[in-house]
Amino acid sequence: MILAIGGAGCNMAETIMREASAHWVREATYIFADSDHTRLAELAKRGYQTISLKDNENPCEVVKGVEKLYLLAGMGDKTGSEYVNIVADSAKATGVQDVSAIVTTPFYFEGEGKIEKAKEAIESLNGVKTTVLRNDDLLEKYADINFATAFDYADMSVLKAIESGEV
Ligand SMILES: Nc1nc2c(ncn2[C@@H]2O[C@H](COP(=O)(O)OP(=O)(O)OP(=O)(O)O)[C@@H](O)[C@H]2O)c(=O)[nH]1
Ligand SMILES: [Mg+2]
Repeated sequence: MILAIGGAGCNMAETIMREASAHWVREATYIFADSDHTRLAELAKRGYQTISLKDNENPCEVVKGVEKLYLLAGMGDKTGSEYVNIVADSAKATGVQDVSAIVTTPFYFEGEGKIEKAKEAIESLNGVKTTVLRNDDLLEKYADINFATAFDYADMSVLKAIESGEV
């Protein structure tokens, strides 16, 4: 199961289900969690299963019995940064053995504030199996990256990590 948290997590999940080449990734169960009700309503309209983190809707119910859970979130703002470890802990408490968080750090051009917030959020994730993907690494890797395409590349880096089987 792939559980997306916050704006970035949900965008990553949509890209991943569309672009995945591995069958198991395309066919996985996707859950979209956010504290933004407008966003959740849009996602629900598209047929996705959603969880309102703001209303304390409990992710435990949907993760019950899941063998492997991937949590996706972008660090640096509120929802993803604050909820990823809460959701991880509650999934583990529900009995999910294998919980893996895949998180990104902000691009340098997003500013010091977000970078600092991301750092703190990642530190708070100790105890959760976490893969940190540094968005800035993408700038060194891909010459054609620009403001408009940067997050597409970031989404794809998360997909690559999942399909690699190493996370
Ligand atoms: N891969 C990817 N990363 C994104 C995207 N949008 C934003 N990000 C990154 O994720 C970080 C967090 O942004 P969001 O996920 O939008 O924030 P949020 O967790 O929803 O937090 P709030 O909206 O403040 O509650 C940003 O600083 C960006 O680095 C996206 O579409 N794809
Ligand atoms: Mg948001």
